[in-house]
Amino acid sequence: MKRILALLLILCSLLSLAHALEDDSFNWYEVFVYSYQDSNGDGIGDLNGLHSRLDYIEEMGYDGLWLMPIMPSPSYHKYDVMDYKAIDPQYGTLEDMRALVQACHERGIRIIIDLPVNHTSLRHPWFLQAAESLQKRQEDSPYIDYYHFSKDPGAKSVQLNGTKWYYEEQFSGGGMPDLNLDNEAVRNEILDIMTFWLSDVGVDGFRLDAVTSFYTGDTIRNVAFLNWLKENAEKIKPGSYLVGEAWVGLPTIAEYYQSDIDSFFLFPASQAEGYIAKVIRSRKPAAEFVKYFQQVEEAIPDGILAPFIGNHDTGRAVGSLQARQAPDRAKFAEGLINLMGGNTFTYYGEEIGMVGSGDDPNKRLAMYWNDEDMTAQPPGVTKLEYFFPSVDEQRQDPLSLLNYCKALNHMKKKTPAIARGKNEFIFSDNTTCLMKRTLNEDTCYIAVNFSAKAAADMALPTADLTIVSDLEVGTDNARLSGTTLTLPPYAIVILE
Ligand SMILES: [Ca+2]
Ligand SMILES: [Ca+2]
Repeated sequence: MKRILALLLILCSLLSLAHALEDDSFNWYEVFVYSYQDSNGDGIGDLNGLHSRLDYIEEMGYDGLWLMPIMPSPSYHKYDVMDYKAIDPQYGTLEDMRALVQACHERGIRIIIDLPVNHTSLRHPWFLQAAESLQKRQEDSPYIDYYHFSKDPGAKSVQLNGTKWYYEEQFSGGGMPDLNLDNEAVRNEILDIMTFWLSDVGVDGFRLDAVTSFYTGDTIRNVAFLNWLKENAEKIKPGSYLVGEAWVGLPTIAEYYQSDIDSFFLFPASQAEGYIAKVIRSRKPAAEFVKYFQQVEEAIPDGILAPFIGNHDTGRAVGSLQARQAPDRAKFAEGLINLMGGNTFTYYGEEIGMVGSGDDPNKRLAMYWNDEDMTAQPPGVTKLEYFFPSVDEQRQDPLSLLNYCKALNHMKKKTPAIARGKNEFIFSDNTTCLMKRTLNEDTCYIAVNFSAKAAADMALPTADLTIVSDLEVGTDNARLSGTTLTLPPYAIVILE
């Protein structure tokens, strides 16, 4: 009897786990493990440290985690991998990773990892064996064909020491030789790596690094390779989520969606010259927002968008938005990027307005929990600054950016039509707009006042709508009287 009961309990917990994972994730959080939370006193962030912060991540309403590379690497950023099936000892062990994955799943948080397969580290055993073979003039190692060795120097090639051979390196100076993705053996290695992470470790997908460099300048072949990755990920673990980094314009991103990869980061919406920053600066912000959003919808009618404002390679959002003197901009921009639908990606620290630009390490500073509990800074930081208060301080302030982001994430979780619904613009002028989102049987309306200073009255199309969520940057709340909706500055209101 006891055994049956135990079996039932196991079955129930498995079912509830399966149910939790079925739920979609659309508030993704990008974490640089190095700079997030240290657990063992060496100053470097690690997996157990991140694990200890899952309460915070869950409470903030993030339901997806993207970890920047965690595999062994000679660099602090770890985009040059030495071993694709292990954890960098700086970050912990495979046991730590399995425990982290399990803890995420128990909270309904999906977790994906960075998979850089355009190139390896110069110190990857494949490259070392290929180089040794060429240097001994034996030229018989099967690993030579893992890379692009040639006796003709190309535009992006580096001479191998002591030989007349050159190897392709798209990211020059980084010690990152490009893999030969047409080699069947390399493809089999990639399948093996994907199987290891998806099946053995249990992650929910990958962030695919540098996809436009797989076959540089050849979108058609890149799309075909991405399609091959997607088909195989789906075979290994149905429902895996893949998101690609194609740092290109909207028309090319639209072409990449033909690969069936779930999402591509919406680079045209990001940074100081992207849609959101332009909208914030415009004199006709609502009209601009509608224009850009319609361009995106037209280019990418089906795929899941992946909008973001900043990531580990860009200046932080506060700088892009010029939000130091106008902090409400940082809040409203977070609101707008989330209203574009799809899966929003928030780079760690953006939820508290961390700053940083210029040299890469400046964009990857230690998470500002409080003045005591921080990791060491990554090597090479040339500007160290925290402009807005720490997590602990912002948690106490109902008007903080942190609490705005938290309310925003939970608003989206409460009304999935915001992220997954089909969009329709009902009304817009220069400073306000009303959108309708339809997801199966569910419909919601999103009313937005883009003005930083003036309240706005909006006439709603029907009298039977009620406010289900309202998000303001200050203390004034939106009000509904009959069909007249009064929106404080920068207000976002969800009605049903
Ligand atoms: Ca550590
Ligand atoms: Ca390549």
